[in-house]
Amino acid sequence: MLIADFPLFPEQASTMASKVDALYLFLVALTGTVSLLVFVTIFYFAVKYRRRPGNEIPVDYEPPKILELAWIIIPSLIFVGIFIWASWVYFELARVPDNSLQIYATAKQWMWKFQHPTGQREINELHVPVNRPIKITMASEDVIHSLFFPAFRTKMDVLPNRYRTMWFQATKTGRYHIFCSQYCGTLHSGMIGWVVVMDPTDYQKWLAGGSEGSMASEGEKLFQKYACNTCHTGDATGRGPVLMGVYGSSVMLSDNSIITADDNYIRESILDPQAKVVKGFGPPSVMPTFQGQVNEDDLLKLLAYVKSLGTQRVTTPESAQSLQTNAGAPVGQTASPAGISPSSAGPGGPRGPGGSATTTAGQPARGTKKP
Ligand code: HEC
Ligand SMILES: [Cu+2]
Repeated sequence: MLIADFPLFPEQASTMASKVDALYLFLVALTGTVSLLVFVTIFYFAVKYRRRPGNEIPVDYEPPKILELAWIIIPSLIFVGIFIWASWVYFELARVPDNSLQIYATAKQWMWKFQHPTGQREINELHVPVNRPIKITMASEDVIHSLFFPAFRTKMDVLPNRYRTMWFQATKTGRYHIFCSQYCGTLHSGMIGWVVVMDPTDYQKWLAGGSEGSMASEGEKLFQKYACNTCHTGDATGRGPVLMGVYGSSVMLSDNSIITADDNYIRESILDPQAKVVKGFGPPSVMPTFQGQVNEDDLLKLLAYVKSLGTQRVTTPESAQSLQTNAGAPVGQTASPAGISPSSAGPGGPRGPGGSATTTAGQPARGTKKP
């Protein structure tokens, strides 16, 4: 294609590349044409209406209403059109496809670290299969960085205190640049790497070589190392809530609000346990903060481990309501499924304050499995 041959543009190697380029080129063409038009008319009128003897005082002139309306309505329609088009591209970039392959990334002055759920770790290099959506969950160890894949036309800031996610689907095998596109210190320009897009079979071969165990199993070791398991036992006897099936489920907090246990909630639960306390466990929570003890790599492993304990479907407004009406029910680790009627919560419904709702089909119910 013409754009791909134009040396100013990086290769188009993802499903989003042509969409981003089309929008960009349209904007360049539109603004270019309008600027040209403005300059040409300025020049033309300057000559045509130049000052001549006998014609020195300008005549008052009222433009026709229709002309005024035209220059209000036509540009407005064009701008609204651009807005709709750009939002459509933006939403597509923002919405991570469900069947994505999960990759974890940590940014650090001045390198990129990538971890695959199966345990492989890489620095400044990322291997991914072609034609498969890839979801990257990322955090920074220090300052703000930005992960940029020019050939995929996708980029996102990586922040020091929370997880962000981005995705892409490569359409061509090959090696493409990775840049940090947020000035992050002296060696910012050296914070570069390569993404290697492989055939699925090559990728499987690559995965098979050299791994120390999956991220979840590494996370399980850390779970013991940091003695999380002394409070989060697999049953109701522990001092902390059972973590089976917590990921993705609805959690009722001590102020009776309900939140969804997503990546950032799990992260905050570990780094700042007092910020959101599970109902029936305080405040204050007896869980100590692990801020400063667990680094970003280990946090991601703990997250992978918590995820591996089963997930639940995100709550619907109706099921959240049914949870709300149960707010007065006895709270604590002794609760039975009685708190939530299975018919109203359904499979994958919200996790009750006692933590015993059913999990997604095939998953063991919370509290039935030891970590
Ligand atoms: C001293 C006991 C204790 C230790 C040790 C402990 N926790 Fe907790 N944890 C709790 C309690 C109590 C709560 C519920 C109150 C709250 O939200 O802070 C909790 C809440 C959580 C939650 C939110 C659970 C939910 O149901 O919403 C997560 C996730 C979690 N802990 C993970 C960990 C991890 C990972 C570790 C180890 C790095 C750990 N905990 C160590 C006691 C502990
Ligand atoms: Cu950087």
